[in-house]
Amino acid sequence: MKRAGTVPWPEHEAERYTAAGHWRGRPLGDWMWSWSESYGSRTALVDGATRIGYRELAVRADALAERLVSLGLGDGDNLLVQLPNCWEFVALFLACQRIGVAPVLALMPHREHELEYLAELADVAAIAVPDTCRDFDHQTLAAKIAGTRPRPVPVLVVGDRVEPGHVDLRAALRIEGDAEERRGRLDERAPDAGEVALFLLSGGTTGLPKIIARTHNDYEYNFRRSGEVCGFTAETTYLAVLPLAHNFPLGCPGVLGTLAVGGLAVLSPSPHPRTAFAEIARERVTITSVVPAVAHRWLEHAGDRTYDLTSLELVQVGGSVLPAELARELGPGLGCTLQQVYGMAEGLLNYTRPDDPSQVLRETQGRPISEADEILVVDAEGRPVPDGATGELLTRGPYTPRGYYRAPQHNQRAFTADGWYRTGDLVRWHPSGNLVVEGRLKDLVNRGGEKVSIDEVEDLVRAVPGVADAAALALPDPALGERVGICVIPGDGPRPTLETVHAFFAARGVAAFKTPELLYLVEEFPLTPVGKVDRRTLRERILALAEVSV
Ligand code: J2J
Repeated sequence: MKRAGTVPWPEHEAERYTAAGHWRGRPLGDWMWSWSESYGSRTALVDGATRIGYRELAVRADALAERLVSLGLGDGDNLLVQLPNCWEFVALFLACQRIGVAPVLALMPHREHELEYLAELADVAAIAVPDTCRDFDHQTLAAKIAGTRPRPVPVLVVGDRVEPGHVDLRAALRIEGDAEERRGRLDERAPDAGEVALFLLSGGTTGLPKIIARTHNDYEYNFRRSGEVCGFTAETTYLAVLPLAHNFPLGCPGVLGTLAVGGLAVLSPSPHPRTAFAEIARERVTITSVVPAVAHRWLEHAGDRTYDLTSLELVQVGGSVLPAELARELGPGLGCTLQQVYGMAEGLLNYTRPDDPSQVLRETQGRPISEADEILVVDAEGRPVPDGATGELLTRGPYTPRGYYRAPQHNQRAFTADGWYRTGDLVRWHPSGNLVVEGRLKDLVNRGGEKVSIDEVEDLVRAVPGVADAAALALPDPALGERVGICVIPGDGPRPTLETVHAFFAARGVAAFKTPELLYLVEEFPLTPVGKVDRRTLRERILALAEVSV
């Protein structure tokens, strides 16, 4: 692989995946043109009042790809992308695929703290942002980040207010010149299918988020096979409400899985029930994907007869634990089938199948998509547990990379010597042959599907004036499932409060969803026999405290 710091699959596995037809040896940009040839005049994307056809999408992506080349971008380069759900996101993603540029998919709430880290880690050659989004000036921040690179890098902007010196991404998507000739020129720049196509952010690791290099071969299989399992066809109208930077709406099967079969992908700026319901009614949406926290809000509004939701056939729910009551009520409430999804940006995807018995749909998180997915459920010593017992899930497979990008030390812990990815999830096999997620070993807070690293929060809070030590905890939240709590041992100086912590996080430019929502002052932390903070006991104490104070 071209980029230093990627971990390839062993040769014999690559051959096996190719021989089985999982890997098809063509880059995603090539697939884009196949889709255009098969579904040419059909509509591919809807974004508000804008409708983009399959051929138009391919021609525009090519126009942009050539402009990226003229900016000096090419095979092996990485591009930091922070865009909301919009058709330009998809066009930019595909343009990158034509020329071997890999987008690094940042989340919209990310701020300086995260963007600077990602720009540095991936040594990005350009940054793409909206001018503003939800009142935040992304363009100014992107310019600042671009200026910190060893050589200044171009800033690409989607919006009406493009500052001088920045590249107007919408203008770069305009069609000029002969499309066929351009296509021929770009075909010569096509990357190898074994190279990195995109970088996803990991939700499941310690410390600052790691990034996951997904190849053309593996990601094409990821969304194609997901589409088969979920019954995506040319008749599918898929609504993307979760942010496209997430694996789930992007490729599980998501927008890419929809485009691969000639369906229609509707891009929604927000999962808010009114916005999403209006899109469902207007476009006769058949399938969508949400996290449990969004499903919960939708169910509360499902009785609102203003919107016609009868087109909805399947709602995929994943990303965090789906409470039993919600699992029971969601299908009947929305008038469609529930599909549980237990997935991860690191690869392995499990889905219940639409025709599974209702007990399986409600009580399990599904089974792997591929016969080539390997799964082990192991105890603390790494030994397989008896069938049906709970243990940590380890996995390998054709779309589960063998290591994080540029993280050799972390990879030694996160992967076994023979390439199994340690998910940090506690699971068991249900008698039906599906997996049930029982808990997790890894130190993170799953805040409505958005993952927050305990280590990262603790490191930040320890730097707040007046804090001697800090321990972050996942505390229950009725709407989000979990939220970030912080226990603080005060030191010298001002007494830390939630307000001082908030102000500190904001000044450091940390994404708001990582900011602790509850703060407890304590005198000491309980310790485990090996001298680490015993978070389980600490959490129990805090929950007992909270109960008393209610
Ligand atoms: C409990 N925990 C779950 C579930 C993920 C589809 C769906 C989700 C993700 C995702 C994804 C869960 N019940 N149903 O990438 O393509 C927790 C596990 C897992 C971690 C992965 C997709 N579904 N989880 O959530 O990379 O702890 O991917 O290891 O963000 O979310 O997080 P992430």
